[in-house]
Amino acid sequence: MRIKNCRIRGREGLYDVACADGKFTEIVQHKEDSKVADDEGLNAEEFDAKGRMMMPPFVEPHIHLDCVLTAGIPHYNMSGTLFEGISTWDEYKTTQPLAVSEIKERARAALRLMAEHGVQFVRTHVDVTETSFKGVCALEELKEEMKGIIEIQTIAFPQNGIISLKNGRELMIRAMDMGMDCVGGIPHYEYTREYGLESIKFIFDLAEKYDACVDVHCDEIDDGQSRFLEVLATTAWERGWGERTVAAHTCAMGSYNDAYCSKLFRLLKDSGIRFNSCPPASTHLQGRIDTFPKRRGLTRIKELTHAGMNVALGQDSISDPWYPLGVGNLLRVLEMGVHVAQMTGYEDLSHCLDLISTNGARNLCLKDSEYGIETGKDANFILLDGKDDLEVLRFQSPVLLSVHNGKIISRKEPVRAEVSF
Ligand code: 17E
Ligand code: FE2
Repeated sequence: MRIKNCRIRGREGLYDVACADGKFTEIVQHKEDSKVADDEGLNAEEFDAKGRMMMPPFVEPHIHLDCVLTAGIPHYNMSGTLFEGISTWDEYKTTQPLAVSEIKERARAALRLMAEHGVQFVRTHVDVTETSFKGVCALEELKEEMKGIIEIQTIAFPQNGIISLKNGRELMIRAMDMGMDCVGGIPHYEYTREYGLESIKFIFDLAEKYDACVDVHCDEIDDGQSRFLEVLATTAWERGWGERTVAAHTCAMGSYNDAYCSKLFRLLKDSGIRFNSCPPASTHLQGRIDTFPKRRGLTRIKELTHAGMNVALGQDSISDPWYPLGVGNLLRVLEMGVHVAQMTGYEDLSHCLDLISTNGARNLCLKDSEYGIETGKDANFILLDGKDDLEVLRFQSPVLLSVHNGKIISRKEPVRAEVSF
């Protein structure tokens, strides 16, 4: 396969890019008369990018694939709070006939939406406090089936807590034994602060035992007193686990005072942990109990980023008890994210796609060979109907081509309106 006449994000000029056997084989300056090399044979495909931008694929660092497309069953979340989301999911788990095949079908439908929008790497939470473990089985099977098409990492996520459940620890161990990739947690939802602290120690003990990454829902609440992030970061720092640790949501940081944050940032930086934020989901779920002024309920995306820390944006939900919207499109998540975080200055906008691509790749600890447009690496890329970050965000440019390991997983024709004047 050869893509002619494309921009490559982050580089000057125009290029011709070739791939074969699932790898990038040639990346050269564009030549007007460049031809497909003879030895590529009859099946070689050639695309004229007409100056559009190629980049590594989008990365979804945080979604709950076991819950997708369940909104309204058995009823909608009427208050829009996180806690009604959790209780509605509890009702779903206990009233609906759960089947591995049905969970896989919903998750696959969500993956198709994501594929259309250029996502090739996904990290998903899976509720391990749903004790039939159908969700765990479904996502572990789907992870294997999707290999080479979309790469999935699974997180053992204790939706109802670890220490606050009589058998919470056993459920986590069982999930890790079944092959889950990362250890999750929810310290702000444990019954007490002490339970929250105990859960963090347990999470890292498990991560060390299974040599796994840590990815914890941390302080997903508008309570400025919810300070599990400092414990998570300190534990990661003590154990040398920073680069393998993600603090997800950290909404409470939007309510911390600046003096505390300036102390906290030193630790966060030293610990090397990474961050995730889900702007549409959190602006929807948080601030619900405020009247006015109403908090935004987001972590400090801009400040963390400007301090040199890694923040990736994710969807969290696609039509589930927590969030009724979502179509698998990270450009929408990014558009809301840059507004709510006020990253709408030129400098931030000019490399905003980092937040849904390279930063996500770092959170997922992807291998160097899997990510990046360079000769010899896996041929994973997308071609966008735009020329740079600002244009792509502004026009919400469609992904015209999504190629994984050299194979096309999604294609779309550019849409052009005919305006009468
Ligand atoms: N569960 C949770 O605790 N928080 C969320 N944002 C979602 C599920 C989607
Ligand atoms: Fe989440």
